[in-house]
Amino acid sequence: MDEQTLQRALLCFQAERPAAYGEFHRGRQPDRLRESQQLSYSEFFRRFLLPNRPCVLSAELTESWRSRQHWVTGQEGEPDFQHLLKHFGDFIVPVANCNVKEYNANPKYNIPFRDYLSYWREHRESGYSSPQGCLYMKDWHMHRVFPDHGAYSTPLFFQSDWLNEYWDTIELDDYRFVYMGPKGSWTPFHADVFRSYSWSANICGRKKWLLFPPGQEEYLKDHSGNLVYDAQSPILQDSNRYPKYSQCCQPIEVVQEAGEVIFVPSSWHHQVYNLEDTISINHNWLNGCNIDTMWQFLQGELTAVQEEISEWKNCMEDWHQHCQLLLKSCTGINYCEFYTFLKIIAKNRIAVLEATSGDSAALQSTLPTELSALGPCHSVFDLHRTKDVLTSVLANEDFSKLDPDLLDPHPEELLHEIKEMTDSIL
Ligand SMILES: O=C(O)CCC(=O)C(=O)O
Ligand SMILES: [Fe+2]
Repeated sequence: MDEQTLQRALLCFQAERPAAYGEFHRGRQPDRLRESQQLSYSEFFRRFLLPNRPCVLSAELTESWRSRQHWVTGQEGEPDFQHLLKHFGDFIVPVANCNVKEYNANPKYNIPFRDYLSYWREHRESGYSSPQGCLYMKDWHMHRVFPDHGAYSTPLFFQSDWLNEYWDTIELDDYRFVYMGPKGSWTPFHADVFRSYSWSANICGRKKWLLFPPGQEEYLKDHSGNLVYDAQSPILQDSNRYPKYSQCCQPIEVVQEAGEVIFVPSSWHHQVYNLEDTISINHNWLNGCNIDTMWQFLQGELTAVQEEISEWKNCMEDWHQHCQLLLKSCTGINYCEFYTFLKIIAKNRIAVLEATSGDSAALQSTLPTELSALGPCHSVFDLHRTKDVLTSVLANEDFSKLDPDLLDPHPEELLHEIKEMTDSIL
């Protein structure tokens, strides 16, 4: 990140969000960046991350990936079943049945990848029909199983990724996935975990994306507030069930070709169809530009939990603790962990900036390599953002009810440390 972009980003967040944040003109198509290799990180940051806008990056970004060369047959550009079987056949993968609706998703189960590949081959040979239905292998944490396989490399544009940095540090989880599915497989209407961004690259095949700017999801809820399962379903026309649907705008429709990479902004609900047999790699990620969105999302989820169990508030001594427990089971994280998340991100930036100024060069080897690729201005931006969000966390009433012994160091102390660093840089 260059100095000018840092100044612009800081101004942008000081002035709250620009009016155009996430706004999209009716009928407008996302930018398609033809020479994606020529685009600088700072330009991507200013054009897409700051205003939270979608875009599609051209296939040259993924041309050199091993997966694009080895997972796909040369002539047809179709999945190379032999290669995939040889390398990954023994692993257990999650599979969703696209024909079955369970609550607002498809039921998922685990099977050996070799069984999935034989299903997929048979399904193709029978003209894309099968007694088992349409099975979609999704959310396979391939990177966790083969961290050194080198199937792809995360493009620089998406490397400011606090989510995976945090989960890698605590060694519990990650949000890096491989999807493989036959023509006709699809993902129902949703927004991503913690309202994060997603980037998704087609290794082979094509996808159709329906993207809805933030806020449109309100018109796609039924009278009880439940999100529709299929944003193209005729039941939306039933105004008794979906009273606000008539106000909904047409979704932005994007066809993503083989090799192309789509950037899906924060809080944009979407629905995705595989138009051909398709393999894709995607990450959920977030950073200084949308960390406040995650924090708002967590507060909203906690409020929903509190409303749900409000009748026990006065008769349960540890009601607030229970709410935190439920928050974790609904979203995957509670307030205490959110604090640890901010702490890890801030501490890494402080260490990088100290190393850059020559104070402790030895520290650098333990820090995420992405931080040096993005440059010291990015660490400064990140620190400012952790400071802003931590300030809001500290003012939060529910956060003040947490057991202080669980928070190390004390949040005020961490905030002071961050401020010392940002003040010394100004
Ligand atoms: O490719 C798909 O089926 C879904 C991908 C998705 O929802 C995402 O990348 O956020
Ligand atoms: Fe998604």
